Amino acid sequence: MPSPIGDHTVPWPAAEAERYVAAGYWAGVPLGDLLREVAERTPEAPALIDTADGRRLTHGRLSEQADATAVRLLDLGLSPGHRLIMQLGNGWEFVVLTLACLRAGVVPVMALPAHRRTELTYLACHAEATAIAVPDVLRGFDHQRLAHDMTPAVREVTDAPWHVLVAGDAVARGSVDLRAMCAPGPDPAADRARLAGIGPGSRDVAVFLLSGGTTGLPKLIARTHDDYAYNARASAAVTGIGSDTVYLVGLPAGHNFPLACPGILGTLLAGGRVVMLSSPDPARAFAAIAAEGVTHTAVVPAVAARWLEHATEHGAQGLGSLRVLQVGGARLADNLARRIRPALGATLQQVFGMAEGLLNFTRLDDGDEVICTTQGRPLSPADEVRLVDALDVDVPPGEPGSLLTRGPYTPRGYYRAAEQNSRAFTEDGWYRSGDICRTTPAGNLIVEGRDKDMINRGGEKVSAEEVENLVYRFPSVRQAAAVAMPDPVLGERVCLYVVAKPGATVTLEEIRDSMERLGVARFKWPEHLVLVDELKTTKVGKIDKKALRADIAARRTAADRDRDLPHR
Ligand code: OOB
Repeated sequence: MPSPIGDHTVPWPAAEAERYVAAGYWAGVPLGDLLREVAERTPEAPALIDTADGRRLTHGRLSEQADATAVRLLDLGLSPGHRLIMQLGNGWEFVVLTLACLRAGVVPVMALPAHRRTELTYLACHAEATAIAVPDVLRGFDHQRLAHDMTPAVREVTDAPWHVLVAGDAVARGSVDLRAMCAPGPDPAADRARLAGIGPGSRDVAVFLLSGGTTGLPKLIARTHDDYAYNARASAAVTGIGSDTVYLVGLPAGHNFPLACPGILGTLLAGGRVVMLSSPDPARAFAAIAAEGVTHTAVVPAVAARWLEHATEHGAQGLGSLRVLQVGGARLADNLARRIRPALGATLQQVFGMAEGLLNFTRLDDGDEVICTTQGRPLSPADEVRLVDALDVDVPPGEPGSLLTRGPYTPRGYYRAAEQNSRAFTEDGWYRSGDICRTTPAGNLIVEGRDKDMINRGGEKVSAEEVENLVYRFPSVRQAAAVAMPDPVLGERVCLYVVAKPGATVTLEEIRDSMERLGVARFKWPEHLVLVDELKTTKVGKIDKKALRADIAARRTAADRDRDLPHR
């Protein structure tokens, strides 16, 4: 049996928790119950639309199907506290199964559709998961087969059976048909009664999010019902979400941003409706906005740029309903920000957030200057933010510093990661985000850079150390360093510097092929290789990555740039 979650989580100190309850941030009600209350108030209101198959569910039906699915999870042998790897595309099944997990107390681990064998096996083993939910085939990749191939590895860490739940038309023998599992049940009242006694407590873990990644292996962030419900509801308030909201999900739904900032959960909790779209491709997104009267959506800067380009070429007809375009996940250039309202007719809201917790938003009534040139300010009056120097001393106002934070929706440590926690958190519980920011006189944050070893590829976070560890498997590699390479489309891409062993060499193709064979998500594969004779080190003996970033930036602006297009 998997070990209890509580053995490996870092709770907020009792006094802090009491303060959050007293101030009303933590409602003391699990997410599944909060969502049920909404469904009971407005059962006939539309809740969910899947653009792929045209399926539409009201709040009442969604709630009943979530209950029926929760009961079937229990019947399958999952218990409250068990972990399920969630790797579904943006379809209705994602929403029904997530709500079912919240009701049953089964904890979804929010993987991404891009993840492959290496990531999924690691996540399943680290979380001691006993189930995985996957599409049959997505973008040509056979997720179902991989989920079954993982069985021996997963069975090494827990002797519980490994359940493969599959959404699609080609459900194999030995898999559970997820669409059947998410279907309405014959007796909604009986399902409710069955769930009544077993639901999770509000301090229990609701979901596991994946950290943006700075270490060799991804870390899991245990978000509790209390903290995540607050995250979603407070985000909904600053984003102007209400029962008339139509929220479009175009980013991968398991990301914190479209899941709860305010995303799916914030919209449903406000009684609004959620539209699931399988990708943020502009032609399809614009069509969905027009067809469903979408009012709010969230994108990363690289997608915002594509939408602007599309609107310039084809016009923005049909976008009249769009009120708010949230942009976050990576730094939005000021010049792009300024084009959004004129081109798309929507109010821009910049979001500087992290799966670890802290969210900053520009407010809808801020002036254009604040909206277009800052990343906003903390969501909650209880968010604590400090900007510090290398010695953890606060920098003077207006000066850049490394952001530390604590608060009612920022957990105090990663799951099962004592060693990383001692580095990523201070002794008194501040999370070191690794972002270099400064504060404007009006109190808004501007993200100026970062001091963490991560590459932000169009909003997807790539840990340099993780890439380097994979590259060190090559016998011909003596030293490897992954750094961000500036890119006009994605902001950054992964660039790899390698010192080969004497007489040996290595090519970019070999490295990418090996990553494919190992089963590593494609967004982490290096896109440019620079072979060098040596790598300069800093005074403390670490590879000087700052020098490498400057080097690749200079190379990219050189005249040969156009001949040397990176892989797409
Ligand atoms: C979001 O979450 P993560 O966990 O994928 O990544 C967090 C990191 C931040 O520490 C920062 O380095 C970067 O992504 N980031 C931004 C940014 N938003 C995130 N850097 C500059 N400007 C921004 N607006 O990315 C995330 C989570 C919730 C909401 C929105 C984004």
